[in-house]
Amino acid sequence: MIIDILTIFPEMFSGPFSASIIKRAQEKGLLIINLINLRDFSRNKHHTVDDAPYGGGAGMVMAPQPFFEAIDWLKSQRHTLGRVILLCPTGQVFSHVLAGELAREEHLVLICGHYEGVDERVREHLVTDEVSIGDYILTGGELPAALMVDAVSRLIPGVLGKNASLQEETFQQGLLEYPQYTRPPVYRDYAVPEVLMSGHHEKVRRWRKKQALLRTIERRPELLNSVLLTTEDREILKEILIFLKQLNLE
Ligand code: 4H3
Repeated sequence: MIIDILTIFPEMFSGPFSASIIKRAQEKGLLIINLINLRDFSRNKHHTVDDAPYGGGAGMVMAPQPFFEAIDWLKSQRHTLGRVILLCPTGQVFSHVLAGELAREEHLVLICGHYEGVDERVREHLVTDEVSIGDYILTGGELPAALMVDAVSRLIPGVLGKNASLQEETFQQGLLEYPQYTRPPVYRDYAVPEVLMSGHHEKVRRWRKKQALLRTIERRPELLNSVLLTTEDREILKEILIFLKQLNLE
């Protein structure tokens, strides 16, 4: 996958993209991240890309010209232009489902806004998708873009090891993750649940599933509305319900 990122702060990405799995994905040739400095497309002598808003008001707006020319240049460089995504608080909220959908694309263009935002003509004529990483305002679209690259990249086939991707498929399908433990069996009097050391694979699997369901009910019950529950899930949910009914909650 090729990801082109339009930004006035390309240096903000050097940290997150030069370590760990994203670094390795690039080394393996599974991912090409191309940072494009919008200022290179400015046509004024101070290389500015913003201007005062029509109608007045505080702050500056990112002008259309550098975006349009950067996208024209990209069109000349790439066979076809992929989805052009603007990171903004008014976009569709990013999710694991959207990450999976984007991971199947060959080319993405991410646009990072700054100041008060970008000229509306950029949204109307260049942008195909507006995405938000959550209900809060940041100083720019760079951190959201880096976050999206991370979530999308790990879903590109070959980026994670085979084991990790298999785990992804079998579990966390819309449920919160079950608790994990490693050695030692007892640390500062805190013991690892007995079942995990029993070697009884079937019991371990069912325990994990129950924990995932319990955590989801407790912390994010709304997730249960959009998850596909198996017969076993329903059985376990019934067990949980019976247990809760037995508690005398006055
Ligand atoms: C995205 C961008 C939050 C998000 C962003 C998010 C600055 C967009 C400016 C930049 C505009 C303010 N904040 N939740 N900030 O994904 O250019 O709207």
